Amino acid sequence: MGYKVALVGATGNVGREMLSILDERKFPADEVVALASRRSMGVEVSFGDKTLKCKDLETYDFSDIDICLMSAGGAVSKEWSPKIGAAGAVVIDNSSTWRMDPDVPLVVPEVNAAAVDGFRKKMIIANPNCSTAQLVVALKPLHDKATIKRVVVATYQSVSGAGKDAMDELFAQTKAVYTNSEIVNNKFPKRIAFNAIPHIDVFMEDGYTKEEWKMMAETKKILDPKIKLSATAVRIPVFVSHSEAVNVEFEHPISADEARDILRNAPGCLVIDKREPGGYVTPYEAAGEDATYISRIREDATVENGLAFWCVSDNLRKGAALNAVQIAECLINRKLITAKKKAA
Ligand code: 11C
Repeated sequence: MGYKVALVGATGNVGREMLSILDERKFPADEVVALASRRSMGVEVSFGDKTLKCKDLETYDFSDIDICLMSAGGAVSKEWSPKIGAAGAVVIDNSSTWRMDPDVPLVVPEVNAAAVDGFRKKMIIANPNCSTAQLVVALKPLHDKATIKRVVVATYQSVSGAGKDAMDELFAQTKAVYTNSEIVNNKFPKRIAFNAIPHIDVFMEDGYTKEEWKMMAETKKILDPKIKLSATAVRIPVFVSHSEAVNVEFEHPISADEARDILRNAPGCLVIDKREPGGYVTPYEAAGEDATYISRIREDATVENGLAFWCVSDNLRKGAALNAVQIAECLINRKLITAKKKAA
């Protein structure tokens, strides 16, 4: 007997990706229930060769759900995750609501799988921000080898991170440029087509944006509170995959060759690093893939024990849906949950 899985926010970018990933990875679910807000009730979503009709979150009885994948935004998660947890399901939440709660594990399985063990306090496990997930996958094996002191990272983030409306806005604006029509921006504060916007999420008092703050705070929680991190988050006109230019200062020496070998053998990482035109990975190639791709690995001689690299990953997959499903797999592999139906 397998697990009964609920998916809240099944019609969104990440929700749909979660369904694909559950199917691709043959997640041991006997039943997957798609849930959404009342206005999306009845909307059909694909799950393998099946079609699921979205049920109403408000009236759903969670008592026989084992795992709930939550991808419906912060407000819905704030209200519903505790209620679903109280009904005995483990909630794996993709919003930022619970990430910094000390009673909620924040997990990237390649980095801190054992942290899932602490899920029982709130019955919630948080999925990190997409730009953090790929970063810590790349940093962890290097940290184990040479101890990271400081990271400076600039992101090049795709519009899918801001939702389906943002993807539509990039498409419409690009078309408008070619047809010489009016360019309308609702989702982004400036035109995104053929542009780059150094602003993601709200501004904080110190001048950083919340996206940049999340990368700093989440990296500390997942990997090591001693790591100092400064980020500049930039939105670019790419539909899927976030890219990051990363500069790391280590406690101990590490050469580019050593780093390349370490990353080649690290879980979740794929190194494509030929020092020639095209010998690196771009967001277009990473879209639809699971790995965190690492390229352009080189020593940075401007600081002691410095290293620079480029890293790219599909923000909807490793940055969200895939990581959430991997967390669910971790719960099962670590024998932390049993299917309620089997237990009955
Ligand atoms: C973006 N990284 O690309 C954001 C989306 O905290 O989960 C994910 C926001 C979050 O706009």
